Amino acid sequence: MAESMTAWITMPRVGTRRRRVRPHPLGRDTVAPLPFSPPEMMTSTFAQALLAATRSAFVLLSQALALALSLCLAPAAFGAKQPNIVLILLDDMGYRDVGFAGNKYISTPNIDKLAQSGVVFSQCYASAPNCAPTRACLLTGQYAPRHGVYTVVDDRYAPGQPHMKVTSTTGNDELPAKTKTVADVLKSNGYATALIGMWNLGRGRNGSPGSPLSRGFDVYKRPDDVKFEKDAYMDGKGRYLSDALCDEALAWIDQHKSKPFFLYYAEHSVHEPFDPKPELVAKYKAKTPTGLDKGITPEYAATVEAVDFSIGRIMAKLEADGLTKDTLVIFTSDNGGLPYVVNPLRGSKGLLYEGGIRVPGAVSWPGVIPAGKTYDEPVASMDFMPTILEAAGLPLPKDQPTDGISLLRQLKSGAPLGRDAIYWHFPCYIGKGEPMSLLRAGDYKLIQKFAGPTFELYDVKKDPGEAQDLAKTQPAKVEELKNLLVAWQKDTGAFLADKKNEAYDPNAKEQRGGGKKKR
Ligand SMILES: [Ca+2]
Repeated sequence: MAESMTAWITMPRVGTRRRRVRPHPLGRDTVAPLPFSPPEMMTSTFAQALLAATRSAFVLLSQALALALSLCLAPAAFGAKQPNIVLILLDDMGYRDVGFAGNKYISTPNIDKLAQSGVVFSQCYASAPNCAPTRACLLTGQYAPRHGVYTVVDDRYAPGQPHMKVTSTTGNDELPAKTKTVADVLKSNGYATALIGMWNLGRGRNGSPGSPLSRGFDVYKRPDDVKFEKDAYMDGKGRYLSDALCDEALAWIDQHKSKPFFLYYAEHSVHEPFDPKPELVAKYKAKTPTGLDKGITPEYAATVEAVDFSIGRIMAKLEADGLTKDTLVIFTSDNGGLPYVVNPLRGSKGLLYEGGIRVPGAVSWPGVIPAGKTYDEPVASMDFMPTILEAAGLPLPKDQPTDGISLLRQLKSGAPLGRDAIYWHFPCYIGKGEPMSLLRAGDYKLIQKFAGPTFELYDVKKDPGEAQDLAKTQPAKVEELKNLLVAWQKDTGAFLADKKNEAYDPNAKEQRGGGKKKR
């Protein structure tokens, strides 16, 4: 494996690399030329009329065929292979913790190579500021109010506590039973499916209704399946969690490479508390982070580099098996980073300011998606589900709304997405986080603080650190975006944290201790 990974890392992009020109059916012109050539001797008026009528019939038939083809043809209908899907989700990775996003301190050659082989989204958002809701949005393509998974399961943040000004909710611990995930759709259409790593959508024990095995995954391997204690990076025998999970992923790919597969590789990294490999910590202790990288600790950097190594092994496996051009790879994170890795953004994990929801995002599918492009239009976790299904030539679930939009057309051609706004809703308390709702429309972001109650307005293009609240100076813009936000809340049935908490005590402090429920 080490040999092929080295090849993947150092493989030149030009020159000697073998070129397999195999146009993908999604990029193929499906309109056949008109199979009609009029005979020259037909010159009478009747003949001309007949000719015109026949030509019209052919044009109509041809257009109808083209429409049918464009609407219906999946890659499989061409006899071509449906792509494999590898969805790589990091836990708590901040928006610029990788080289392709500008980090100079942390070494991420494999993730950077993945990004260079495809498209980078410079404004990629998590659909929520923490683990569970983003994962729910990612797998269903829905905004949080649709599935009701709003926050993590944690007794400390139960509604109605004295330090909470307004009524909040904990929402659902799990996805509603009837909601289909991207894995449900892929599995029911012949894909082999696996989740290696973290589920984090309820208790999810194997066999329970909330388990990944009941939500479209054939296989679920979690840290305790590879003999790691909860939240442990080391197993006490010198094995590192990311290496062990990656071993499982490679073995599973090996067993399923002959048919289309969906691997959801959800790393435990780079969540605290860290227990990094000593040799990597030593490497970063010898370096000094500068500029925006200032404040990143050697332990954090070592944790990121270790997961980069695993991602390199997965990419090397795809290449070694000749699957690179048949595989759509998506790389992103479930929420923003820790306070010391999100410079110059405001907020961090758990908050709806940019630091809490901006994440790295890259997509690769060599031969279908061009290499080396960067798109600046905002995208969010919920967009990856429809993107995956379009790539697989499969329809969205019929009986549930899908809020995300497929990014495939933009990925292939750079076409604008044409979306008016992206929304977030967090009617909960967690740490410094309080109930908020917001939207991003163009360069603007409007935040509704339920406990305020106030609106804040930022131009996140000019002011990515959200230092200048424009709400007072641009009231018309506030009103315009507020109307959009309120309409969206109504449309999605969002829980509104707009009632006073009768138990509120201004002198009360947030509970300490306690802890997460076991899941
Ligand atoms: Ca997380």
